[in-house]
Amino acid sequence: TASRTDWFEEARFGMFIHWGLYSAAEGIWKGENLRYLNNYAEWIRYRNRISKEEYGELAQRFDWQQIHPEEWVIQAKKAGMKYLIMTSKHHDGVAIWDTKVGNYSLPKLSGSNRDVIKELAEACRKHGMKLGFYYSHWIDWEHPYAWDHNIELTKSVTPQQFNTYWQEKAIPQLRELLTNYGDIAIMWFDMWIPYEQTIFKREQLEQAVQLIRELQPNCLINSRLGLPTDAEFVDFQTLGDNVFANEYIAHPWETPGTIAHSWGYSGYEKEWKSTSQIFESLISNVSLNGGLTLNIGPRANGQIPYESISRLNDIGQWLNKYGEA
Ligand code: FUL
Repeated sequence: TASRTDWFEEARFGMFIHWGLYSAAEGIWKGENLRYLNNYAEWIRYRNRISKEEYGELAQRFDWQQIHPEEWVIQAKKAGMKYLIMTSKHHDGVAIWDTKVGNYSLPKLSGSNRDVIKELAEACRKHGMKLGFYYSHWIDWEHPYAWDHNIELTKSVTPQQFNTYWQEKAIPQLRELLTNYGDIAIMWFDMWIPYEQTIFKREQLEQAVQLIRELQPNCLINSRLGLPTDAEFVDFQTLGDNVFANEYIAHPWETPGTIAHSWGYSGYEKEWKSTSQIFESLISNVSLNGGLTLNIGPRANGQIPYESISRLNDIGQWLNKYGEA
């Protein structure tokens, strides 16, 4: 029988895009990079405890003349990818689209009238690319009542406060994303421990599921929402970052993977993987019934790093020659 996940189980290979205010910091803050804890470039605000105001100023560094989301879609196609997942709001709490929920969005902070999410959605439609959204539902460093992964920061949030964040920011923003941009193929959430170990209540996660089912019945939901993989709501399992399976997994699954170390753009990237290394991961996952969602981190001017482009093109060339359509 046909199911929602059929296309996903055929697709196997997609593009992840991490792009936000952090892209403009390029992995370094006031001359210092990689300070402690999580050294991903997109975690720079947390790592360097940047104030909301100062962080917001990064929005001035976006070069709007050069930003063309369609180029990302074309690059994904060229690489043989079948879907694309875009960071709509990462842990920093900044909405990339023109949200009406609060003022903390890239259009408002930058003073630009561009809605990159809208442009991306149009480009995806034009090129027959399925579009999904990453949405950081658990961690949000902007909102006083959301979670901050507080190993070192001490933002104490009560369950009631957290519910205020959930009802006033997260749910209304999800509603916008699911209403204003056409068909959404995937909602990709990001909480890597079971909800019982977090501030979330099961009802809150189920509220998100209901909203998605109501507005976009064909949209897939990944396991990082926080519900168990075998819960009826979870459409596919997301393994750990760059964690590849070593045995067959019967249900639909994927690995989010990087070409480098960071997901967001870093000018100090030292860990570029080779094309064959990436290939091995893709082929291994596919042979075990899974997929690979491979990330690029464009710069604040929209440009994809050359190192990523060359690897994506090599993979695309091979898939074109030997892969199944
Ligand atoms: C994580 C996040 O903390 C990273 O920044 C990235 O978005 C990755 C895909 O998921 O664990």
